[in-house]
Amino acid sequence: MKHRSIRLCFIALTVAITSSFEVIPTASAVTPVAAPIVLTGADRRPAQSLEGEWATIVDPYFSGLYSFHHEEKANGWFLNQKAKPGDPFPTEYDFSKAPKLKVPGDWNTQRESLFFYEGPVWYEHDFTYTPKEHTRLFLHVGAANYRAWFWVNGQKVCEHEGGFTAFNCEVTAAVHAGNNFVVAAVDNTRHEDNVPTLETDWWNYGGLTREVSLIAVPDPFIDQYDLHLSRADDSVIEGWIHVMGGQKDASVEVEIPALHAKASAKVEESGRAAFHFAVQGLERWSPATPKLYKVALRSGEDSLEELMGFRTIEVRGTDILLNEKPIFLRGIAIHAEAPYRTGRAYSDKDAETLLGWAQELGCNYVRLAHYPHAETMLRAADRMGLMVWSENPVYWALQFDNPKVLAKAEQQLDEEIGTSRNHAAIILWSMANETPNTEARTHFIETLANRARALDSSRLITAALLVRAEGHNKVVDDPLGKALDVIGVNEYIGWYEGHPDTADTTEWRIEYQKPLIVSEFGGGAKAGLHGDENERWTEEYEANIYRHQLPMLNKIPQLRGMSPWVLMDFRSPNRPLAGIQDEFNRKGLISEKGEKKAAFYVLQKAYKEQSVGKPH
Ligand code: GCB
Repeated sequence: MKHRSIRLCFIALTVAITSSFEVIPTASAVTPVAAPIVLTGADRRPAQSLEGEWATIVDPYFSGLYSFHHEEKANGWFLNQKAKPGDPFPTEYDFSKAPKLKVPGDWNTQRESLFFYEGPVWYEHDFTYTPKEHTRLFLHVGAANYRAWFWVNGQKVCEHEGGFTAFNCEVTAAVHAGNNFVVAAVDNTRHEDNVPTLETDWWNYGGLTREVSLIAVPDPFIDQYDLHLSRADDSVIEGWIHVMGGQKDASVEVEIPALHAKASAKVEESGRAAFHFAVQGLERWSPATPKLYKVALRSGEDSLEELMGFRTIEVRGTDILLNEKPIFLRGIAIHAEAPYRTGRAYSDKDAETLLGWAQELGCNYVRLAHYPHAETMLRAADRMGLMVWSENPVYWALQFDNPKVLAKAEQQLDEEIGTSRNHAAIILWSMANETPNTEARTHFIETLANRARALDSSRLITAALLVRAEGHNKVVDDPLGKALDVIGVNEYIGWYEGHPDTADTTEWRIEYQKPLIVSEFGGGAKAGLHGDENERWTEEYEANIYRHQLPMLNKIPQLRGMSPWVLMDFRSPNRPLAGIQDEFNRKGLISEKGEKKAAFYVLQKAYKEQSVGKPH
């Protein structure tokens, strides 16, 4: 007891001593802070990068934030203190002596001892800053998995939950001229009431996994926008621009110089200015012509230059129409696993390698599973002309009856759509993957689908459903299908059930007169392992699955796309089979080292010859 009261005394002293320093901490880490904001096109703004080496402390008990009675500390490690001679208390951490990790980057693949680690890690980084008058400053974080707390110069600036969406914390009042420091605590502990939940089939890479920067904007400024080609009249661009802090009737302008198009509108009560203007000579974005236009957005002192494509996407009966023409989605599913080095993908190079392979395969489409991917990936898809299925992390069995979980999924959906709606490549918002058929689940995902439609009515809503077996046949009648524009289904004939040739005699019954995408099928193979086509884990076995799947799928009249599982082998702790899996899901057409397996060429041939799938 005595020992503890001495400790409390030290804590009080620490606070007193700190406040005589330059650093003046907020009363407590618990002080409520403004929620982070969403920025569309954050990468189009001038930014001060905070990438590079950050000092790190692994803190499995979270003692940097919590006291021995689990109260949030007022003098946590966010104060970035240094021990001084004569201190009456021990300072038991020191970022300046701590080992470093690269940001962006997950911790698992940077330090062997953190390979399987799940828990909190502290990050600290010094930077200099020269404040500009009349600006607001945001700390932009591309992604922090899963939960993150940020402090600047000891002052708490935000908290964020969700490991795959970008967020922006206001730091205007926390930053000063000269030397500053930012501290983050990032915790990737899995919890049952998280989105995703305890079980997934990918590596739970922790840390500041995507870019981190400082973005200064004038006040007021454009935070979000949505400009797209009208479905009703494809010579019209419509949408809105939202001005944060914008006065009613303030003017907002859009200009597309290459089309000699200029339009202006007034900010309404909601903070949005609505646009609807005609353009002439527009070349529409498509995989064959991935034309991107420079689009200038201006309001008062603020301006930014976007790079956008314009196209329409809609459903008519069982067809998917891109720019009013029926299309077949020749796709592949992709995890955000970095080629060659492994770990979470984040760079332009990662994106270009992965999407380059997809193009080599003959794809016009990719399913970016199972969570929102990095902005770099979406920019590359825009440039390269690959249509995208973008997915929220509602994966397997969440706590569908827990309203807090719904709120978390909604927040991540809002962030995903708000951040990425400027990408022509995205044609589908996917609400979920392989969820159990229960009433609570259906209600939960219908709520998300309605929200996605309200946020963005210009794209299609889908989800990857499970399929039911009726004897030898497959039935797609999950009630969730009602809420979708396009039905996605996953099936593993030849891998988790039956043999590759079971597909030859499997019939499909689809209860919905809607376009169908087979969003997953496949099987595992270790690159370089050869043998009989009936021998599991050989390249021949995987190729054989594809050989039998394609003719079966071809017989489904409303099949409008496919994204077999998966482009590249990816790390998963569910896959420990030594000598074969070694903690990799081996269903890739390409190994993590870039070796193409036999199945790659089977699918490539079908895609190049267009022998699989019909647009009608
Ligand atoms: C699935 C999941 C995917 C898994 C895959 C597999 O159905 O949607 O996330 O990785 O199967 O390999 O089992």
